[in-house]
This record gives sequence, C-alpha cells and structure tokens, in this order.
Amino acid sequence: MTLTKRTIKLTTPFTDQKPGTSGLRKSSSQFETPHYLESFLEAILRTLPGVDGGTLVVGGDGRYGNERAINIIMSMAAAHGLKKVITTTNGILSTPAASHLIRSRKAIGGIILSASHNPGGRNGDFGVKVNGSNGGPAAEALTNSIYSCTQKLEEYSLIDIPKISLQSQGNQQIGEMKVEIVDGVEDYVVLMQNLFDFDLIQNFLLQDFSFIFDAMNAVTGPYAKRIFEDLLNAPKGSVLNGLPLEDFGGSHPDPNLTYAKDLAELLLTKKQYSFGAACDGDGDRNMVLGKGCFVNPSDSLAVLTANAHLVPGYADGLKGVARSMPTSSAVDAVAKKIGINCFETPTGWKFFGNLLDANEITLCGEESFGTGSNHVREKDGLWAVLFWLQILAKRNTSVEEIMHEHWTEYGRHYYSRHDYEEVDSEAASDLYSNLEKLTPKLVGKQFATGTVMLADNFNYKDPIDNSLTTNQGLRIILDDSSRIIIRLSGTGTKGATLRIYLERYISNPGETRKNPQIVLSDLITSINNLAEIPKMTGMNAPTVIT
Ligand code: VG1
Ligand code: CO
Repeated sequence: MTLTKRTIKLTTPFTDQKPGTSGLRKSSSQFETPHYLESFLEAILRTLPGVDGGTLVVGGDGRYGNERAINIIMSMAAAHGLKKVITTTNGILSTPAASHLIRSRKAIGGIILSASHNPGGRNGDFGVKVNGSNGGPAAEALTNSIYSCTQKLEEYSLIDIPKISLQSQGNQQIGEMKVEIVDGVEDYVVLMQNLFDFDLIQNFLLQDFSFIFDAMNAVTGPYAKRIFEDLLNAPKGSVLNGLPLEDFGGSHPDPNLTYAKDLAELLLTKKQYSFGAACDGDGDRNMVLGKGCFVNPSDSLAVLTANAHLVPGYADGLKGVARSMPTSSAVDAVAKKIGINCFETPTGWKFFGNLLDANEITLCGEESFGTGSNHVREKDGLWAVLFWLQILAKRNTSVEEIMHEHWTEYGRHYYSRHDYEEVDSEAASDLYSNLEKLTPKLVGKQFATGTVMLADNFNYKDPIDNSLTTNQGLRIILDDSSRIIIRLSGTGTKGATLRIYLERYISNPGETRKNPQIVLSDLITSINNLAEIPKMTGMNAPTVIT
C-alpha cells in the first residue's frame, strides 16, 4: 500500500523549547493545541542522526496523551523515512526500559512521552523526551540542534494512517515503515536478572523481612509486579498503586517525603515494614526507606558504591563514579577509600553519558532520587531498589544498620534540599542574579559555620569531549567542607522553582544520628537571610524539604 505524504504549513512559529533541555515539558492542554506536538516532533525527526532507514523506539509512562502522541509519531515517522518504529503494548515503557531497548535494538534513538515526576491528566503535564543512540538523554549538541531547528520551522509532514491499536504484541506495516509492538517489560526484567541474584533476594524476602513498593499509579506498576510479586515471590499486594493511570490517580508521582507521604507514614511513623520504596512517573527515580529510616539519595549513591562488590553485575569492581554537583560528597568519601575516580557533573543525567560511554564510570547519581549505572544510560528506579535488596540480602541486615555502619565508617554528610515551587518567575530570577553578585564578595569572610573558601557559578568542562557548560548553579563552599548550592529548576512548568541545597560534614561517629534540619540550621538561616528568601518569594517555608 502506498500512502501519501502531506505537508502542513505552520502559521505561528514554535518558540517554546528552552535551549539546553533535552525535551519539552508543558501542560497537557498546551500539547493539544493544533500543530504544537507535531512542530516539536518535526524538529526531532529532522535533526536526529540516522532517521532515513533507521529504527526508533517510542513509548511513555501512560499518562493522558500517551497513545495520541504515539499515533502522531507513527504518522510523522513514516513521512520521514524511518524503517521501523518499535513501541510497546499500551504504549507503556519506563524511561530506563526505553534506554535499554534503544541500546539492545541498535535504534537511532527514542522518543519517551513523559513529564517524569510532574502530575499528569487532562489538567496535568505532558512531555516529550529525546534520547540518542547510546540510550541516554540527548546530549547538549543534539539538544541545541533541535532547538535551532524549532526556531526556523515553517512546515511539518505526516502520512495519514488509521489509528494503530497498541493492545497486543505484533507487527504492522505503514507504507514502507514497519511498526513492531513489543512487551515493554520483558527485556528490562531479563536485564535485571542478569545483574542481580534473584534467588538470593527471593530467599531473603521469605525471612522476617517485610517489603512494600509504591508505583504511584505510574509506569513502574507492571514492572514491579512482575519483578517483586511474580519472580521474587513477595506477597500479592506488595506493590501498591500498581496500575498505570492516565492521571496517576490525581497524585503527584514524585517519590519524596512530601508526595509519597502514605508510604513514608507506613515506614517512618507506623514502622510497619522493613523496607519500602517508590518510583516516579516514568520510573527513573527511586526513594528507599527502612523501618524508621529515610535514605537520603546522596547517601544511597555512597552506600551502593561501597557495597557494589556484593552485587553479581558489579562484582569485578567499579571503574569510577560520578555525581551531580549539588549531590552531597558522601560518595566522594567512598571513592577515595576504594581508590577510584569521582567526577562532578552539572545537574541532569545527560552529563553522565560521555563518562559512561567512555567507561570512565560504572555508577552515578543525583540528589534528586536518581541512581544508575552503565547497564543503561538513564537513571533507573527499580534497579536501585533491587541493588538495595541485594545488599540487604547479602549482608543479612536492615537499612537502618547499613546507614549507621556507613556513617560510622565514613562520617556523615548531613544534607537537605529546600524547594520553593511556583515562585513568580521574575522574582526568582531577581533573587538569583542578586545572589550571583553577592556571593563572590563572601570569599574569605565568615558565613554560617565557617570561612568561605569558594563562591562561584559552576562551570563544567566535559572530560571526554571538552565541551563547556556554564551557569550551572551558585556555590558557596566553606572551610569546614559545608556547601550551599542555589539553582533554578529547568523542569518545572509553572512559574519558577528555586532549589537550595545544603550540606555539612560531621566526622565524629557519635554525632551521626541527629536531625539534618537541626544540624544544617546555621546554613539554612544564613542563606535565607542573604538571599532574602521570604521577602523575594513571599513564602515563609519551602514547599518541599528533602
Ligand atoms: C530535576 C532534578 C535533576 C533531574 C531532572 C530530571 O531537574 O533536580 O537532578 O535530572 O529533574 O529528572 P531541575 O532542573 O528541575 O532541578 V526526571 O525524573 O525528569 O527525568
Ligand atoms: Co523521572
């Protein structure tokens, strides 16, 4: 069957993508305005190397708009000469599973439909993320090319096709292009089985150890049920909110103490389970909790690094590790002890890509509940949960014990992030530029708990391709190793989000069981005063404290 290609002229220019971001995240209603999604897809399909004759992976976290977007991608992909599009039943594909599929099927890249941890539904957010052939978020150069393409876009093309049913696996043909619908869970599960000892974890779960996982009505439900309930024999019902819903049941699929508060209550207040975990909308983030014990994501990366030798997939040792700049230095201490490199990158998973591809690092992570390794090129929520279970099983201990032993050995990097959400954009940018002028003047002076050694705006030179990324966050570093970082979020969709990251190192093992907010209080007060946060934002307290 030959199908006819149609070209549609654009009357309004597309100006919405922010330069430097590897996708587009906006309200669902914005994505439903005519030609909007199509315009961004056109820029991707014109820019991604290898489109002509190539294979593309497409799927999403199941939020409102997912199947519509998959159908539009099919009709545009056919018009741009792709040989094959691989998608999944019901379009369900987590971000890490997409990364794996891109790599294992040697695709030219992928389009992941998700606004990650942002709420979904008709009144929520939608997003389009672009990944390259290494399976990772599009690197800066590709992102910039897509951005410049959006700036001069005058038309887009598609082929009219009947709606494709994603209900079952199989192959379909659209003109010259093949559509392959696969099970989005299976390949990923096999990858996990290759990295972890499922028998050992299964036996451990049979002991006096209770487990609960919250899929937050988002993409990890089917993966978690398969892995934990079917393969590891956790009791049925161990996976809460396991059915992906278009609006995530009206909740905010962000695994932190504020938005996953039901789970936090089960573990921290009621102390009903030995272990609890949750993942975000698209499955790349994770939160790990023990009985009465919250694991800070920065500490989690440090613990995984220190115990990686206990995991079959990493038994040969680690090449190196990396963390994003605002992530605490807890992992640095472990890297130093085991004698491997520790790289510091800007916020965002794309900056780990080159280091992973060049085999300079094996594990990496961010303070924002992201941990991952060289098994894919995205952070991976369920992988992190399995990693923790493997360590617990091998050491036959509890999360709380692991944390206390870790802090006793390495000291504790007390850490917290304060987020001020939906701040007026102008007020937020004024606050930031005021601070940018003020902070360099602090060098040599007393501030909070010590003397300021360095105050700058973080720049990063990629050690592999030497590319330079500037303006990645203000840092104030003190002589007692305390750090305060100030950034404006790049992923929010309403107003601006101000993030303040606070870190203080205490080496004395006797002082590692304190409340972080108390230990960090001098830093908190000092930065609140310097930045005049209440006055500038009109907010007396952060929206989210992690
Ligand atoms: C946030 C996090 C960052 C993470 C990014 C994408 O960015 O801070 O660490 O990489 O979200 O996560 P920002 O610019 O809002 O601080 V996800 O789960 O969207 O892939
Ligand atoms: Co995410």
